[in-house]
Amino acid sequence: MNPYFDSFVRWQMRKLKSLGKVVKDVRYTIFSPLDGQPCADHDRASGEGVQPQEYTIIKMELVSPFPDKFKALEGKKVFLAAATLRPETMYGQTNAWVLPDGKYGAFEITETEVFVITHRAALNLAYQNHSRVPQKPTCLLKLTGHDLIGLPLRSALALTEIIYVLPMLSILMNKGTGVVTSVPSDAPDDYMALKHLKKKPEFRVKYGVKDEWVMPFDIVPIIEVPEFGNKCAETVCLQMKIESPNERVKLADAKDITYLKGFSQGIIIVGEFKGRKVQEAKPLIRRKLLETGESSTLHAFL
Ligand code: A2H
Repeated sequence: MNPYFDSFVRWQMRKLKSLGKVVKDVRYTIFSPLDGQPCADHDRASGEGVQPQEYTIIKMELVSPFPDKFKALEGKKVFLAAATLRPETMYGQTNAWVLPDGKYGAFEITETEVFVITHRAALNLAYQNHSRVPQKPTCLLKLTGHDLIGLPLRSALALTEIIYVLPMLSILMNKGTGVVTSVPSDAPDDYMALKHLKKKPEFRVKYGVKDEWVMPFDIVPIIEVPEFGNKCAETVCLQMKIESPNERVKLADAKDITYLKGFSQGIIIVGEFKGRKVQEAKPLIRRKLLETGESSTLHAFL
């Protein structure tokens, strides 16, 4: 177009390269599979200004022997993979959540590992080096949330050895992986949903939930927060008089308050990082989970 300007840019790039200032590597970007290229802010018809959220994926392993529906996967390591923003709370997991009518699949991540997640999350992961076939999710088994309810899982760091998959009606299928790990000590949504399941036998019956998957599981205190104690989510829900998991507006506020207080003033009271501030421990715990292969990362946006 403009040969003078082009030659200036070429000169500049050569100069920078000779100084070692130009490197070729990969980075996270919003990508359009349709066009086969990154889709920068101004290229988007809608969703300008949206940036990808970085989640930690927690791998919750399905305990064998697998139930009949999952027999085809025997011999593989099968994980329900949950997206979280708070890896430092994983000590306090008491169960996992799925949407009963949600559509899930068992997707091949490596030769030996399978993730149970939404197709949307599998596609996202396939573009982030987490798929046996790059950029192409391979679904070994189609599932619904109903097929997952009651599965026993073993999850990294959890002080409770075996946790069960339970129904949660507020799960969004277009966020994260569609699977959520439950930490009722520090997540108001998790606290209210577990409380509801415990209090309402008819809700348990409706979704085929056995009492032994729910009733023995209590809040596990893991973080001490000044003024809020070590069951931060419970304290906030009681103070705000939240009565049911359907009070979405109040729960969103409760989530903000707990998150802010817990992150800025919380102290970890269990495990290897006992006595450390949440702010300090968070990246250390995340790194540990990643290094031991018990978690991976997912960059996603709504
Ligand atoms: B968090 P954001 Cl202890 N549907 O993990 C509904 N909720 C989902 C979801 C989905 N598809 N995918 C992830 N989430 C939850 C732990 C936690 C979380 C604690 C405290 C607060 C908290 C244990 N549950 O989230 O809209 C997951 O729950 C409050 C920020 O992307 C995930 O982190 O900001 C969080 O929502 C991601 O929410």
